[in-house]
Amino acid sequence: MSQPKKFYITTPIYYANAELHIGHAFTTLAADTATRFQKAMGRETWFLTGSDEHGQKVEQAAKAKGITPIQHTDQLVEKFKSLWTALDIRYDDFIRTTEERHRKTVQYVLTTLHEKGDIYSATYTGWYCTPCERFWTEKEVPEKVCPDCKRPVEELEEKNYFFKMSKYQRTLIDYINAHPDFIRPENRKNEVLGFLAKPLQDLCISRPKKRLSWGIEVPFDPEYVTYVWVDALTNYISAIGYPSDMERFNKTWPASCHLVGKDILTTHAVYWSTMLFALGLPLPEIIFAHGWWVISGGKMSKSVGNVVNPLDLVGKYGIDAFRFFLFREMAFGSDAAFSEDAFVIRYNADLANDFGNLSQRTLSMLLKRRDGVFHKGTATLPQSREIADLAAAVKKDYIASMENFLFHEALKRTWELISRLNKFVDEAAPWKLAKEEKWAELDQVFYIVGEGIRFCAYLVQPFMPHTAPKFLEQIGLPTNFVPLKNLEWGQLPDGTKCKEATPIFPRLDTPRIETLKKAGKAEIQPPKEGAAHANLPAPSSKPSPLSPPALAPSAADGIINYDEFMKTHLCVAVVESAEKIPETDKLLKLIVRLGEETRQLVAGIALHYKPEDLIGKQVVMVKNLKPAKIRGVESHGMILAAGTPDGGLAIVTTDRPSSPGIRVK
Ligand code: ME8
Repeated sequence: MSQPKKFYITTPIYYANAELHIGHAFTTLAADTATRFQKAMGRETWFLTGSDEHGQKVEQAAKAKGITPIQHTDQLVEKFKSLWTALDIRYDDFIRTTEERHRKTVQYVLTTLHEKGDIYSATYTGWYCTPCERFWTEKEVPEKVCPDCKRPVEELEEKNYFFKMSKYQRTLIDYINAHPDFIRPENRKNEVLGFLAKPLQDLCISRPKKRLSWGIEVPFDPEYVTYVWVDALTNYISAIGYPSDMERFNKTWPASCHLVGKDILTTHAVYWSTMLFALGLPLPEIIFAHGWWVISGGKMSKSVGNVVNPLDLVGKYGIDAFRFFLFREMAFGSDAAFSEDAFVIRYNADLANDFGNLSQRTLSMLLKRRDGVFHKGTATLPQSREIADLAAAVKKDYIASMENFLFHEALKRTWELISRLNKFVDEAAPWKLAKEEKWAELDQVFYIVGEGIRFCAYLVQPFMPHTAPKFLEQIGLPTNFVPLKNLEWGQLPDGTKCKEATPIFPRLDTPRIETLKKAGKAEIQPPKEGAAHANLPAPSSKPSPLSPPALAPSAADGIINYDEFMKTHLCVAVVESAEKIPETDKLLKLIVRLGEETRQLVAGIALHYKPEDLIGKQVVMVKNLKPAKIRGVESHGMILAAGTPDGGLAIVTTDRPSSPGIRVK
């Protein structure tokens, strides 16, 4: 049987001009998690990351510090590497574009393409933006400022070298259509095809040395250096021996996946793919462009001062909680809002309450009632088969999700098993079985839950490499994991004796959570898919009402500025009709009027308000909340409510009658 090809995964090589933040950490952790998963599946892996060190921005940053570019990048690369160590990222190779092995490959690539006639020289006239290192056409800069950075552009006429990218346009379109899984997710593939629907320009791949000296020299013209993207993209092959060690190269290339952020999809899907066509090399199997971590709806940036430093969070909450949060919170591929409140809420709900508490409460009872020993016995409880089947189905879906980089799906499914196990403990009531001295049944309950903890420890291991072994240790097993593909339900050895049950994820009671609790959000839940309403969980990609989108300058105190607040459109509305949503306890369907418009929304207030008492009531609602479907009912907005000291709920209204539709600010 032939061995599956080595799993070769790459991250972008990050610019060595500034320090890294949570966004960079995210991509690198995703590659680390995917690698740990593939390793757990028994596959040979290779994980490459690195630093992009040439170009004008690096040159300028060094100049500003009064040091040479290489001194500057040396300092940053040390910082990059220590961040990866702090996050326990186990890469196999770190490529620097200033290394000799890389320079040689870039020059070989340029020579090959030049000799092939795919690189030609031409005189180009355009408007150049120095900070962005790019030319714009006359039409693109009517105001003579850069459309990206808004700084002045200057007109330049210059001879440069061009790569015949246009020659490969048709080949690339056909390739993408013939390989529907090449660019992921689907919507990003469509974006690339949209881009390719217009005529593709040839790519300017050189910069005259008189303008930029910090780069790799063009081998056939010493007056020029190579454009940063040609330099940077080549890292994926220079690091694995192209062309000096073709035996090694052929064992590793094509990459199984280039993981990138959506910002650099075009450069990868178009520039890189056409370069590979020109070189006669196969394309990577997958280019996966994930979404952005945003703060208050905006991009993280140093100049705005809203950059989240991963080390701050790791220092406060631990590596594994940080890793878990990132992959559970973001639907890989979509954008997600980061807030520390959302972090704490998810930690408490998923880690402290669900998984941590399942283990702790079960093991405490096991120690008290059965001296800590798991007895397999014979399965007679009705749930025994059902939970075993669920575990097998969860494992299958988990593997499929992980193979496809759908990390959030894999974790979501794992938590379905954890929830079922918690529910099972409540149903089986082991404390009652002990009282009634039903020892055989009691043993079965403990065995099923112990086995569930073991099973879930395997599934969370790629995400939480430090705490997953602790779960095994607590139930009394060795901390080495057998290959994931051999994981079957029922392998917890009879007679295993558990250890002391110490909390693996102690609950976080931060002052912020206390404030939220006092404000009536006592039942603090993490955001769940598909809901977006007060007293209901919010969609995972948006800050929940319990976790205001405020982050800068201090994540913990939730301060936002006026502009950020004004993004939320609050308005007065009048309830026209209200009815209970069948088969739910808490949900009411409301029709509200705001000016000329009527809206349908779902509110989780049925325990506190009778539908008939709401008719005609003036409420305050969030008008510009993304619509959601809750229990199959469309909801277009959210009404506001506050908790009351007796545990009730009071709908927010205006002090005097106002007009429906009027903005609240
Ligand atoms: O583009 N959310 O380097 P770079 C999620 N050197 N991911 C984010 C993010 C955010 N807010 N911010 C950054 C470069 N990233 C080039 C790459 S590769 C041949 C050359 C991640 O330092 C994401 O992966 O600007 C994004 O694509 C990358 O950092 C950009 O890193």
